[in-house]
Amino acid sequence: MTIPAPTSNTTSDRSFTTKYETYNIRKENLQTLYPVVFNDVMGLEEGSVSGVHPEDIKLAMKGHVREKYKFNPASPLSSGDSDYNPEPSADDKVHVVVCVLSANSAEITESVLQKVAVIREAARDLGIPQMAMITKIDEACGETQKDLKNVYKSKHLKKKMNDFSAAVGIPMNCIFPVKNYSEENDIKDDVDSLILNALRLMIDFGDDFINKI
Ligand SMILES: Nc1nc2c(ncn2[C@@H]2O[C@H](COP(=O)(O)OP(=O)(O)OP(=O)(O)O)[C@@H](O)[C@H]2O)c(=O)[nH]1
Ligand SMILES: [Mg+2]
Repeated sequence: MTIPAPTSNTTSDRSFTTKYETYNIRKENLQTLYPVVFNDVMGLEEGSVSGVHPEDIKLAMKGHVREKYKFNPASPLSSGDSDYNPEPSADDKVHVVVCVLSANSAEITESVLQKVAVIREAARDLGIPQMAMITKIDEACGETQKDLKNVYKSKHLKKKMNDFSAAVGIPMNCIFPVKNYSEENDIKDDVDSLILNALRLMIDFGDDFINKI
């Protein structure tokens, strides 16, 4: 386990993640980092003071958004801002876009779907591969909560993934159900295998993109 991105268990419409932040994973020898990083962003949800601007995601994909930039739902980053990187390197650019949805969430609102469509079109134009992860599969289905191995047997989760695929246009084979570590202290193979399955595709897609640019 590693120190994760800060999370919040509140259910307010306020996004807990407000800054553009990069997360590294240190190797067990603690000296070196894995050559894969994760950039966390504010959620797309519409709230009074939250909901990332889709233009900011477009800028981030192109590498223009500097580390620690604080998202402003009201207006996107502008090219004169100190958080704007005018000359991004290949490392600053995004190599895979991962859309994260909670299996526990209610129906996705039209405004969020609209944002996803804008982001997906921009990613397509930039040639950036896209995939999705459905989290909280434990909370969304009793059988899956009992045993994570039931995940691909769950009709409820299958419908959730199908509906999501149809709504946003990400194919089923690019949507990965996962359960995040939330209450357990030890690593578990069943939890890891789903996460690592998703990570495998992320890395393969990232490699494809890097080989293209
Ligand atoms: N049971 C369970 N809890 C989860 C899972 N994934 C996340 N959580 C919990 O859900 C809560 C919210 O997680 P966050 O990572 O803060 O969610 P977020 O989408 O980043 O939220 P914002 O940063 O506010 O946009 C935390 O308490 C997590 O521990 C999961 O798969 N199963
Ligand atoms: Mg967050």
